[in-house]
Amino acid sequence: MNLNLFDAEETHSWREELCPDAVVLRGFALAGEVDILSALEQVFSVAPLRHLVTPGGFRMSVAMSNCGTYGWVSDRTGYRYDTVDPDSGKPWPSMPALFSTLAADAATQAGFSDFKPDACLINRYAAGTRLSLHQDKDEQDFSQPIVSVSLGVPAIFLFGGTQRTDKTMRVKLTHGDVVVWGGAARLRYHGILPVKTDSHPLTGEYRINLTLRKAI
Ligand code: MD3
Ligand code: FE
Repeated sequence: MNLNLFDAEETHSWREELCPDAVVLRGFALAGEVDILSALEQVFSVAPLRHLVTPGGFRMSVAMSNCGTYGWVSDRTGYRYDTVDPDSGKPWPSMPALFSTLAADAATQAGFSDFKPDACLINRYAAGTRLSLHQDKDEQDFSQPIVSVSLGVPAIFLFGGTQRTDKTMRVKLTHGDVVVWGGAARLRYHGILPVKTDSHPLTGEYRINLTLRKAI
């Protein structure tokens, strides 16, 4: 008889409100950690992680890939969501059902019902990798939340206001944490401080973040 660890594992998840409409569901993705990481390996075999170039010509230190109908891409012409992986000319790998289900469940927990993501951006951080303060504005409908899943080595998340110069708070995000950002929090500036050298049994020296969105 085959033990199903996903069903059998008892998982504890607890919530931390960061501000109105932003909630951290600590440990929410732990029950699915192995299945999420094996689904990611499948995605990377079709759409390898790569360093995109910003419109200004800088190579991003974060390595990225996508799954789902739409993938977020950046090049000298700008930022966009595209159905095609520019490196292969093929559609992005489809979104694993596990990802869409996890995101919808997390969104429901945070008070956003019927979340149906059509884009999953995968960010991989090595030691020293950072993501500077920015807003997520490339999606069509800002009434839709964004769900983020943190895996592997921890990172300090910077969370500001709706102006770049607003005071920021720092939040440590660790393996298995899921954050839901919607409503009044949706257009807040945010970023990731340079990731410290560390390792995690399941991801090695990396932090991996999934952001699930309704792009179109
Ligand atoms: C707050 N990624 O891909 S996820 C991004 O950890 C991005 O890789 C970070 O910011 C990462 O755009 C942060 C958390 C996150 C995502 C979207 C947000 C926070 C957000 C949208 C609005 C406010
Ligand atoms: Fe962002």
